[in-house]
Amino acid sequence: MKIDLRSDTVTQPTPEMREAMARAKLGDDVYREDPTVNKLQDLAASMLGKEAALFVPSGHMGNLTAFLVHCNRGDEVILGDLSHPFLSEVGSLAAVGGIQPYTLPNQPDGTLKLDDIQQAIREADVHHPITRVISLENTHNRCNGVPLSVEYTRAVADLAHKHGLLLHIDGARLFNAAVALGIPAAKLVADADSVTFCLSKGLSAPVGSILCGTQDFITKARWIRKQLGGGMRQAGVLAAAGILSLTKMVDRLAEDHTRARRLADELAEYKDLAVPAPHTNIVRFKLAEASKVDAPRVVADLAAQGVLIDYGRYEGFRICTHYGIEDEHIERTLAAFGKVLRD
Ligand code: TLP
Repeated sequence: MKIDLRSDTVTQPTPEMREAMARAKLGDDVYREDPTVNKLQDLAASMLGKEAALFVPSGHMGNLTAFLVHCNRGDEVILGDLSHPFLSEVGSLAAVGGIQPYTLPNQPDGTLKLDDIQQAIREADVHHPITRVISLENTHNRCNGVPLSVEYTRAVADLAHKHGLLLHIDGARLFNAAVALGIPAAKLVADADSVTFCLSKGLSAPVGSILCGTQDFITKARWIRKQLGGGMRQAGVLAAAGILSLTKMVDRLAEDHTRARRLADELAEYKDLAVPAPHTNIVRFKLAEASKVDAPRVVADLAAQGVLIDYGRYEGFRICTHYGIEDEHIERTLAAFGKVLRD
């Protein structure tokens, strides 16, 4: 069996999830009559301390829906140059929403400098787009899975609200952040106006994400989701797994973080690799400057041994730990690296 460390999106539903999916009470969710979807949404809203929640097919659709609710065409969203909505959502902000991204440099700790944000907020001028939203990412995928703190998030929210802007959080891996920081997820998003998080990554549900915010925001989001073709019918079959994601799968994320650290500690011993310490379940690393090793060859040689990892020319290597990756898989992965880099 392959050891698939390319992403935590590859997780399979747990046996308990499959059973709950088979037994789920269903209805037509476009009529808001699916009891399992309603239960998931109520649970998610209460765990995040928000008034309401909406089940959406993907994290991408959650982010896009939020931006479409918050913005008119021609408006601007301030976000990081390494953020997922900017780099990995197929330009949907612009293509679908006519929304202009204003990117600021993401710092290595995943933050945007407050001064940079302040400078980027447009003054009222007939020539300018209107700034509507500041978007943060927690944990930050491309910044080595680093969690953003409550204090930083609050500072950005204060800045946003002072200028009449809204704060959106792409919390695809929000529960990884909460577990790593040892605080409830609700605390991390208390000052945000909208939040997305994914059920289908480390929380192991097969499909789906949640968008949270005020009742008014979610009412509008339901319309936008339908406009995007995302009105689902007997979606309770998926929501049943999502309920277990939230009730059974959050605490175990700590195991993923421990395994990521173990992997990183060992890989850091190779002179060919530059491996910073991971913060959560994402290990990003590059070839050491002096290394003569060919990175795509490393990926291919690992794959030949049944170990799949992610690689991008600019981003370097990425390994994600997740449900289904046990200690033995970490050991086998390390052995495979040994063969590639030592032999
Ligand atoms: N990230 C995926 C890929 O798209 C890169 C991955 O393998 O990490 N926000 C963040 C921070 C994400 O990392 C992702 C997915 C999303 C949003 C989108 O979620 P989905 O895949 O459910 O649309």
